[in-house]
Amino acid sequence: MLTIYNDLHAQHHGKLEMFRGEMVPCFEVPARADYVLQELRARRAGDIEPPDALDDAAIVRVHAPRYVDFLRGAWDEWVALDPANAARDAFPSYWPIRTFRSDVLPSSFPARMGLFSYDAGSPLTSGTWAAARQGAACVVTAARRLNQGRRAAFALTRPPGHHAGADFFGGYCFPNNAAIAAQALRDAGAARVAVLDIDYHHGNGTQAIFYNRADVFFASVHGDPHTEYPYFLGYADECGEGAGLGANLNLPLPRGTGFEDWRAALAKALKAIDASGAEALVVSLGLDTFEGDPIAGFRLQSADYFRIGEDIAAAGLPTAFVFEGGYAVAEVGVNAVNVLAGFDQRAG
Ligand code: OKP
Ligand code: ZN
Repeated sequence: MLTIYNDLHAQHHGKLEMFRGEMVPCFEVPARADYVLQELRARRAGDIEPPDALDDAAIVRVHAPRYVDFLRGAWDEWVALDPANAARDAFPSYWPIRTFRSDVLPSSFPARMGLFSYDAGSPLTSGTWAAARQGAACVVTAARRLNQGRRAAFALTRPPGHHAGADFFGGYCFPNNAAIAAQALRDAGAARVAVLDIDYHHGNGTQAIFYNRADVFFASVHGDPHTEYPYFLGYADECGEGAGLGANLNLPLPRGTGFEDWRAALAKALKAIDASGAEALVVSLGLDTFEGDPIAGFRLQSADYFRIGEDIAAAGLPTAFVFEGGYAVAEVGVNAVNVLAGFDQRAG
């Protein structure tokens, strides 16, 4: 499989994240992508290329311009608040929850940090924008390679993207890479595109971006939001709205679910994707379904990831894989490449 690698990913390097009242070391670390790259090389799993140059137009196709402007300048504004901030990552402290206004764009940077975010677990660092922007370039390049006739491509990038909405960050995500990829495929001529999200956590951002659209079908298999992050979206009764009614499928599963039940849910998602008439597929490839993941609760084993790749290949669609979660750092490379190898073997 062709890999488009984000050579700038390590510029996003959060130190600490807020967890239950204290700051703990980040789970979303540069080593995650390093392990995947190392495994791709060790197994000679295909060519590894940098992305084509990108302007921000492809990002603004799914994100609000004022949010993109905010991300672009956020680090400099953070340091301008206090030169000592250069030594610590930026976090929000205030959020415009129900009854507050979100139409006003306050001049205060801390206020805008809250306006454009939904959790306190997503540090913004000096190189977040450089890394995230190059990630968007990776997924647009992957989409382009599909249009040039490739059956599949893998965007190896971090930070992940599927929790980011049109105008907010959260869940370690800033731009929504999968959404940018799906929109790029639409813009290149695919009449309908599907996003299959198999990260442990519901892809609330991707769902929200396409919720009222019929042209992008979203299907997700994830931990039940009653008990699992992101808690406030991802329930089975969310089916899309307006023109998008029927183009959203959530398959929440209880914490502790093993591969047999998980695979049955994947089959349902793939059947729905087939019925949607999608001409191309974007896979939000999270590996935090692994039994050893420190922040998730499913029980998949490394060998199961081959089967996942085979099942996805059987859908027969041009497929862009986008790297999302997976925090058992030492195993994430093996598990990711197992999916790609299973896909390649089945796709032939
Ligand atoms: C991002 B992706 C851990 C709390 C969980 C948010 C999880 C974001 C997961 N201390 N914080 O979907 O893998
Ligand atoms: Zn996740």
